[in-house]
Amino acid sequence: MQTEYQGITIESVKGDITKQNDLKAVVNAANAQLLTGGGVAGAIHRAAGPELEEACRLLAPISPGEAVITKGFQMPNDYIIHCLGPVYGVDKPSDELLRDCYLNALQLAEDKDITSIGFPALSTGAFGYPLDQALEDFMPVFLEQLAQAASVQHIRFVLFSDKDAASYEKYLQAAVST
Ligand code: AR6
Repeated sequence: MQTEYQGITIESVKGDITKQNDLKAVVNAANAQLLTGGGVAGAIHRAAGPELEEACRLLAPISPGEAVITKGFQMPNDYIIHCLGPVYGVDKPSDELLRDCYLNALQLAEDKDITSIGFPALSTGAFGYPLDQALEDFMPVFLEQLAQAASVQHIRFVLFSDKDAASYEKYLQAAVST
């Protein structure tokens, strides 16, 4: 689905975060060492190539809630924003740390005059954050902050399953229409 919110295009789609060719930046669900791994991090490192690992080595380690930015290398995007989400129920308070990821990613994008960003559902895979809970925890503050954005014009949430995409769609339809 696609909607407009305060002049900003917001989409939720089912897809692969490494195949968002029209976006300036995508977000990586990273680990603290910014190395390859499973899920999103593995897919992004495979697609970006070995130069990404080299660039990441200089920036690691990062803490839960933190975000750092690199070039996109062999990815179709100019930039990759790497966020370390909280391990649900272990890195606490998980809700604040998850919010920090989204807000810090947005701030880095603004600093680089990035116009479009793709987000996976941070922390909801290996890190165990229930997806619907994650939506409730980060989205209200993220939308509030997005309304202040100067350069970011387009957000795409890229979900890996029909079920996750349907949850985002339902949430956004309710949140953006109120
Ligand atoms: N495109 C979009 N979404 C994806 C993709 C993809 N290619 N692959 C998985 N997802 P995860 P986390 C979904 O585990 O929970 C890694 O091993 C997935 O279904 O990638 O933040 C790192 O090295 C889930 O909904 O990230 C870290 O150690 C969501 O993306 C750790 O896992 C996030 O799943 C990070 O865990």
